[in-house]
Amino acid sequence: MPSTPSPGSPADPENVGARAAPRQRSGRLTTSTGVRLADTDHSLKAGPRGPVLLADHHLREKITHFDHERIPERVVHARGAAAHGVFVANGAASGICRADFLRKAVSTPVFVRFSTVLGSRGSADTARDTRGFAVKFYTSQGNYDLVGNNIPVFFIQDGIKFPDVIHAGKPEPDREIPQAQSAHDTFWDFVSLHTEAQHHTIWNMSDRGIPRSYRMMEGFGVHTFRMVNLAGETSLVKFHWKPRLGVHGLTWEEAQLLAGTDPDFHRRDLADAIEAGNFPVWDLGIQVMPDTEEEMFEGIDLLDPTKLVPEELCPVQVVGTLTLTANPTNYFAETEQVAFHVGQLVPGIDVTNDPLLQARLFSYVDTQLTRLGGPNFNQLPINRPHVSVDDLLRDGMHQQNVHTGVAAYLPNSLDGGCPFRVAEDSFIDVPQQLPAARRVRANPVSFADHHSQPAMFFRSLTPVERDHVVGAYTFELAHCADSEIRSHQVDQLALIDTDLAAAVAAGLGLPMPEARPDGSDLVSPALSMAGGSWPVTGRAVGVVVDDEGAGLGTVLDAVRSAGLRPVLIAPNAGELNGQAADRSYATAVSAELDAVLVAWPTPPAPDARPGLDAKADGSEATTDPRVRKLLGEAWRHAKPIAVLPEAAPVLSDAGIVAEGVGVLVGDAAAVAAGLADLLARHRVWERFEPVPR
Ligand code: HDE
Repeated sequence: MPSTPSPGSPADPENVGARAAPRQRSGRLTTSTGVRLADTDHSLKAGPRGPVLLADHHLREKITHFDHERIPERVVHARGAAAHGVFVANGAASGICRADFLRKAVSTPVFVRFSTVLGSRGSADTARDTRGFAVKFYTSQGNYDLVGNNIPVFFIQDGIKFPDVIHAGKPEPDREIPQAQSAHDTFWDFVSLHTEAQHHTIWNMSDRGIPRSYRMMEGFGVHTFRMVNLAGETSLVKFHWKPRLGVHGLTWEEAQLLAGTDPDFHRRDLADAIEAGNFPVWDLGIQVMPDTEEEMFEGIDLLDPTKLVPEELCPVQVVGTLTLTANPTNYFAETEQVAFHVGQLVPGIDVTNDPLLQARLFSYVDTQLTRLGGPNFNQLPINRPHVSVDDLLRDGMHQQNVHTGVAAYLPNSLDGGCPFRVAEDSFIDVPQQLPAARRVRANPVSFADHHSQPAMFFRSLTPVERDHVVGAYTFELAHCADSEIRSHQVDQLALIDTDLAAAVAAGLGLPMPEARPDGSDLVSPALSMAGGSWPVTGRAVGVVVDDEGAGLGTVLDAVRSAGLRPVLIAPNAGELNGQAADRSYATAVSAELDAVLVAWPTPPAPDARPGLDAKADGSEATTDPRVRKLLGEAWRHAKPIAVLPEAAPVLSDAGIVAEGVGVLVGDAAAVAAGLADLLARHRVWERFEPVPR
């Protein structure tokens, strides 16, 4: 949890007074002004059957406050979940950055909010979309906000296009549909015409657009920032968050199933993991590039936010570690009221002239004025710095401080010249040399290439990942009613990759456009999510049992010993051998599990009807159909599947061969260890047959 605010800051209990005290358990119901109340269940009426009296000030206070409980949702990134944590620096950045929080072993409290971009506050977590990854560091030099995404590039090169791309992506204005979806005409109309969006869009169409968990996402600062060290030397830097659990996605079918069965899937996953002590961890890394006059690196314009710098060209150096350790206490007060701003910078980190970043510098404060109702939002508990504040900002709506002194201006003599302007430890506006130039509404020529990096991205994926990209484009474009829009986008794909364009065109019943790829052959293996081996701590294994559950403890212990989290799935909700079932056959959903272990043959459902449960060979399946469905989905989604020997008939009932890839038969300890080995690779990738092309 964040440390106690320092004396003198707006967060200082001296300033906040009794307002900071938790109220819910005080034992006495009061009005908002502290007058005790004996009755809040009946309004004041002219007799028990009479009209309510206007004089009922308690009724009016209660209803009026209720009427104003909602604030405007964020215009983008409205749907989110957050957590408290700590960032510990390893000192590797100290040579290039003077920021105190990057010094070796300095530990800084943080608050991190993850989000989707397009959906409203109540939309489903698993929509195909970009994810926000916003981090507020409460440093000893004031707050630093790193407001990033899980995709390293953006749709647009200039902030002036932000309203356009968001209007195109949000639900269409006539019927306000579809919610939290890019699969509609206005989105594809815009991105197929405003072609700089192609790079970000192909990332959205990959499995990055449907993360398995917030805990398994990379984060990126997107823009290039400028760092300055104690000697005044500068470097150009890109930020990366690397999750210790690896980067994993859902399958599209899982994402769709979860949107219906558990729209809060990512929010729940984050909170449950933290509550269970499985604290999510990311390393913060930086790519450091020389600060040259042209601001280019290996031919890549560092001011162009639609371009990434491949890790193979400039390695990511780890500078510290973030661990999320506590859930918010109150969603509204913390997750909803937190206000990020890319201009909240500390000494040592400065912005560049990236035209997207420059517009953001204006937008974040501006939007809080409407969302949080005035200019004092940094006095809200979650936004308060953990250092003293003496800002000469005064008055305004919802002012929480009782400022003393008369001279809220500088210079002054009446308040002894305070507060003093001191150079030491102060923010540094890097005195960057600017080339002589004319005022123009134009981009640098180097911004004109919109297709070579999306092509590099596609080439860098494994065949299975590419199939998923093809499937996503085909699905999304098939939802566009206007055939011109489909064709425009397929034309764009032809500029990226011939195979991609051909496959999507075939899926849409369109003629293959003329192939015009740019001819480059750049590849960046770091862009693929597949491959590698990752910790499996806390990954969910559905343990399916019958209604007796004999020996259940041994199986659950084996799963836990392998570092996995058992999700007990019993025929009915309630208890089994003193163990509470997490799910019943009716509520179990394969998509929320990472693997399935069937511990006993399950009886057929009581209402099973002969004939409906016939297997391919004509014999009757005896396994409960809900368990068969669970297993069938687990197989289709390439999840590891295990059965104890006595439960083996369940496999053939579900149409799964015991020798199938990623299927284990054995005793509890052996299969639990085997599941952990398989899950370290996230999925049984071999089960996805690449589509021959
Ligand atoms: Fe944002 N963005 N953005 N954005 N953004 C907001 O600020 C904006 C951009 C990002 O969890 C808003 O407080 C403009 C890039 C995140 O509270 C708003 C432009 C990146 C969040 C805003 C961009 C982001 C926001 C809405 C183009 C990745 C959620 C509510 C110039 C590097 C923060 C708010 C949270 C939120 C404006 C582009 C990330 C309207 C004008 C690029 C993670 O101010």
